[in-house]
Amino acid sequence: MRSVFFCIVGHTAGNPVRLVAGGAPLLRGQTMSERRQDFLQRFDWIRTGLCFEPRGHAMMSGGFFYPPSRPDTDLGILFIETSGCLPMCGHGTIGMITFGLEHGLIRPRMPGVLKVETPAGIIDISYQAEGNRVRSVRLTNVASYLAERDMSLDVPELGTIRLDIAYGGNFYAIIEPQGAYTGLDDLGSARIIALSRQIRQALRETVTPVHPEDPTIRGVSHVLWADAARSPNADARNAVFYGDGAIDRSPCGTGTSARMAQLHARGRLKAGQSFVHESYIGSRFTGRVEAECTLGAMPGIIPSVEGSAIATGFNTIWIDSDDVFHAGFEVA
Ligand code: PYC
Repeated sequence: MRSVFFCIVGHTAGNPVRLVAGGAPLLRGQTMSERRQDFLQRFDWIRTGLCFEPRGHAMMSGGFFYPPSRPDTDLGILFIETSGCLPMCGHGTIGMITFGLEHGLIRPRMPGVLKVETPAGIIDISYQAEGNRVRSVRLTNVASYLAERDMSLDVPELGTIRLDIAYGGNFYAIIEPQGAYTGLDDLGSARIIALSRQIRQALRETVTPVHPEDPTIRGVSHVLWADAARSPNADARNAVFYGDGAIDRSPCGTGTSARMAQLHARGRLKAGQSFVHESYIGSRFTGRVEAECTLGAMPGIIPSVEGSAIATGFNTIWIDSDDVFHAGFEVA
């Protein structure tokens, strides 16, 4: 039996986005958070089949559109990626909204704005279009906050490091330059990946951050290595590790949100301030602290992130149940 998926593919600031426009499974549940749980229980083979080798690769990322569950929203998004079915993905949102608008899959009720349900909550979209080309998308993200500050961890090769954990739609361990970590270029991509795996594993054995309002969102999934900007027009640079062997080619939307929440909590970024974030490959998102807020008892911020995406083609992929690798594989 073949399961067929029609995809619009492209990238946001260099990181892949595969919008699965045809072939989404019917899901049980009202909210996108409930539908995410159902997808994980019954259809995770679709995620691994589409994202892992031989149909994907370490950075593969994308998602499906679903009908909204609330009358005040335009659509729902379910994210798929090598690291799982993320509660929220910034570069994925920018890419999927761009491709969906450009290909007529999304018809906004009001031109230029959309309200989107994600498993992490409702996000607001504003976009700039010229003809049927979408030039940029700004997403106003879910409430973000600093969950843990000044943790210390013994890391082989680096010694004892200090890190924070912040939430921006996913939980991020954030490591700033210190001691033996002198910057991204000194570390290089192979060591960033190897060290991130060790750090994430050690953190998972030590601490489980849980979202104050949604207990299904828990645990550190991503590691953000912070650094100074290379470009005079940016405020900072970062490399985000995800999955088992990926460095985000984009500046990472949820990572940028988490970093802004951390900087705000530490008094280094104020409400209303912009934050231009560079990726490992030099692409950029422009973040902004839109407002201060609370999540449960935690102080936080409402961040926004703006970036652009470009479609590169269509791709029809099938998963054949006779294929021994129908659910994909990863090479450690
Ligand atoms: O842009 O939020 C993001 C993201 C998460 C993982 C990779 N990119």
